[in-house]
Amino acid sequence: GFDYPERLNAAVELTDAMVEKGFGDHTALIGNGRRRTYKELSDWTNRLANVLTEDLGVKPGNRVLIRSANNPAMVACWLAATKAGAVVVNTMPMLRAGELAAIVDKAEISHALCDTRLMDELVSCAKTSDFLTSVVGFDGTSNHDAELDRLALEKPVTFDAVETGRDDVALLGFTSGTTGSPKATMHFHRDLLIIADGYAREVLDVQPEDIFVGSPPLAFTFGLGGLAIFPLRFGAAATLLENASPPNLIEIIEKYKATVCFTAPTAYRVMLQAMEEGADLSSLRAAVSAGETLPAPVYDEWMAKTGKPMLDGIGATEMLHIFITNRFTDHKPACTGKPVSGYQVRVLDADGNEAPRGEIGRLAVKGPTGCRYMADERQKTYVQDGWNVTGDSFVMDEEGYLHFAARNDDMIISSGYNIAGPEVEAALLAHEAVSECAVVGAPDEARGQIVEAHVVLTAGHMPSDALVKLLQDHVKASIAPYKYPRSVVFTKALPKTETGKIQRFRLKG
Ligand code: 3SK
Repeated sequence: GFDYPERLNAAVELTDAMVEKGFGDHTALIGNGRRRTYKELSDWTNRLANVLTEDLGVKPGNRVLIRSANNPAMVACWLAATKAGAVVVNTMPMLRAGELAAIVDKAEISHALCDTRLMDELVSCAKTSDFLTSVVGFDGTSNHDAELDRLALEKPVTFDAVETGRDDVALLGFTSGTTGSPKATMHFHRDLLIIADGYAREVLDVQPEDIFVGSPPLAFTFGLGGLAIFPLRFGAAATLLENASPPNLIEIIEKYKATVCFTAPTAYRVMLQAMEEGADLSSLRAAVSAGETLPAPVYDEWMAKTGKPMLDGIGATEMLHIFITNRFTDHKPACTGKPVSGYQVRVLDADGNEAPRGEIGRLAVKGPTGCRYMADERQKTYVQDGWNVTGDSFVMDEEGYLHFAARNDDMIISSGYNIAGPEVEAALLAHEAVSECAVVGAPDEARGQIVEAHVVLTAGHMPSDALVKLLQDHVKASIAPYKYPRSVVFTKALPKTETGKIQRFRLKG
């Protein structure tokens, strides 16, 4: 188990406590053309926390929204608000006023800290909100040229952080919703440390020399853990660059000599497509893939081209971070691995009983970091006796390894056959003409549903009937022929959430 003192403020542990442990001169954050040490981060966040409590009137328990792209200032604001005992809601820069308003209302947000470049939508949301009374801008480019920065420069570099309890809520994670409206899950101060002291220590063995890079937004807990909490917990460096989109990640790894990369399989695929002969990924010791299931061809191509360990995992906003993972020394192909220490998982049959090994069922997880929905109704339906019943179907093999089958919504039933869409996607992705694809069930009078593939082609390939036939034959030759896509739709792009998850529900007729 994890043993933390009753009084615990996670942001203090990631900043001031790191200085006390002797990491003051180590680089904590890299971004906006400069490096900041742990001492500088501690000072910066203390100044900001003084502004929040003295000038903005933030009280412990107040909900504070942060709106920004990934940059050092966003991390500083998150840590400062957490030091002030606030409950933080990190949001994606792409959200529009209506989406922000839904979050502000659900979470009863009173204060917002916003990159000045993104103010308009938030200001228009604040105009009609009953809750949001204070919106203050910060300079996301770190030139300290905005109201929050100017106020902070006047403040001392010390702050008496609020002595929150380890079980006080520190963060509300909104699920990005591949299927519907976003829901809020609550995470305690201790949860923010458990994901580091559990997954990151056990699986990645993070060292102070590590340099983390990646593309998931900090507003997605995958990004918050992988790009901020994990490095900061161990005295390592967090690289927070606004241009860290997948095609640039190779150059970024080369430039900063990054050792750990966090991103989604779709991003690894883009990286592979952009990778030129002679790309130097020698610094990299782990490529973590999560957020979506990792298609075997992406894993195979990554290993063939880079030889660098790729660790597939599955997490959930509800559980804060990854709870099933492969390990450096314990790895099976096309498999998500085994539970992270402290988490229990079960595969459930249709009656909610444990399914026999080898059979498909719904994945349920129980662990120290969740699942706690803010809405009681949701909690009652999805969480049973502490078990969070996820939206994914898995198979547990005889040795206890977990194999992803499909999101429950992505199981296709055609003429009585159960077909897992992602299996067909993996087969298609192995064809050189396919850059990205999503496989869904399309309504069909005779068969109930048919397998329909939405395909983005790689450069140099054009849609044609001959190519449809070629792809169908390719699938028939790779997996059981009844799974082949009877319908193939060529498209320029697939609908995705801001975190890069494919929204298959948008493709269903
Ligand atoms: O796998 C995911 O989707 C996920 C969600 C939240 C946090 C972490 C992860 C990996």
